Amino acid sequence: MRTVLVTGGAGFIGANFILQARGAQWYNVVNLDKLTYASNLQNLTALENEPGYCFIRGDIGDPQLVSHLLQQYQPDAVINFAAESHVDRSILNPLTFALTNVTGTLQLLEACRAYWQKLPLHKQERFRFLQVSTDEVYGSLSITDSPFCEDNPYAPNSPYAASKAGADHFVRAYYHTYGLPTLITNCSNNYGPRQFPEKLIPLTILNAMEGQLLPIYGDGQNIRDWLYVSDHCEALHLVLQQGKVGETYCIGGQNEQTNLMVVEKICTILDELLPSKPNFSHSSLITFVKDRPGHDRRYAIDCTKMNRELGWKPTESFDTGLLKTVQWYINHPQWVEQIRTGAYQSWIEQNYTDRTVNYL
Ligand code: NAD
Ligand code: TDX
Repeated sequence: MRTVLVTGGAGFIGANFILQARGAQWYNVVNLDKLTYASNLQNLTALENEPGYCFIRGDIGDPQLVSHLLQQYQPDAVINFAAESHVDRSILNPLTFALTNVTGTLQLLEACRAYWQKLPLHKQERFRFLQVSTDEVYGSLSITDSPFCEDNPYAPNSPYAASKAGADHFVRAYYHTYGLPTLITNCSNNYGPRQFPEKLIPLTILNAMEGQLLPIYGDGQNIRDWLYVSDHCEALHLVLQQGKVGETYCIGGQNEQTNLMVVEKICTILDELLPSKPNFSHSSLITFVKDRPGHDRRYAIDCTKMNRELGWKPTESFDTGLLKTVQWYINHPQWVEQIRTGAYQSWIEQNYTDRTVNYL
């Protein structure tokens, strides 16, 4: 596999994936990203002048642009990370989620189908469309339920989850109806460097560092299965290389934590790394707030299939992963400030009026 079109590569997981892919010389990368509020091109500055990487600002839902890129770069695979990804925002504005996550993915699939159907047979067989999806499509578990696996029926509860489920159904349909060689991964909560500070872990780290309150929804006993982002990226690479076409792969951290435990662990790390006043603990900033509407109680993933078929399992422990994550935010004050002040968003608008920035 020589060239991969990565969509949403300026976001949290996409950027980590591209850095890992280029670092390990997995493939050349064409990065298509709309540069929404959640993106950050500073994540990829190191690759700016590297042959084998290029960035294009654009929308997965722009069929002309996507068709043009497919023709120009002739990728062997497309990995679709592009999405609106925050559950709370989906509750306030579900339509945006339907537009990017469902319609955008459908437009992308359609452009890929047209491109793929014109490829010579040997290239058609090699082509892959990988949809990066979430465990949230399976709904909520009770404390006694078995973790989600590939056989679970979809039961999305939030507008975000519904939009990801809709996209996944289209991906599945393109495999069954047109034979497009698709793969779907359903992954649990990711954490690590470069995550936009609206999500629980970076929000808690930054608020605690700034002495602001740490909001915990409801009773703090909701459970998530946290996976360090580089483990997810490794899993995606394996699925792309060795996954069976038409199949789904569940990816998880084997690491269930209540939200309260996560926030308390971050506070303990910060107490050690940034001791302030005597007898002060960052955990004194914890505040229980109104619950998220429709808040799923528990997510957990059974990743037996990934282990059995592709030999993958998570490698980073939660303690070391969380420590590395906190250290990354402490060591990147400029990254944080540009986002917190909105300076990054203004910079995008000034610098990226032209969509195509750099060519392979
Ligand atoms: P993110 O919000 O950090 O990044 C999303 C990226 O997509 C941004 O750079 C944004 O500019 C881009 N984008 C949005 N709309 C676009 C469009 N119409 N066209 C092109 N680009 C667009 O998200 P993330 O956390 O990196 O998640 C990436 C993918 O992984 C998403 O599909 C998400 O559903 C999935 N996922 C995330 C997690 C998680 O814990 N973060 C877990 C499982 C699956
Ligand atoms: O301030 C907060 N307080 C709080 O208690 C925030 C932002 C969140 N929470 C809770 C809600 C969830 O139970 O923490 C948990 C994690 O919340 P998020 O970080 O918003 O993640 P979640 O809703 O679980 O969804 C994430 O994981 C699956 C990603 O945002 C999705 O893109 C991914 O698909």
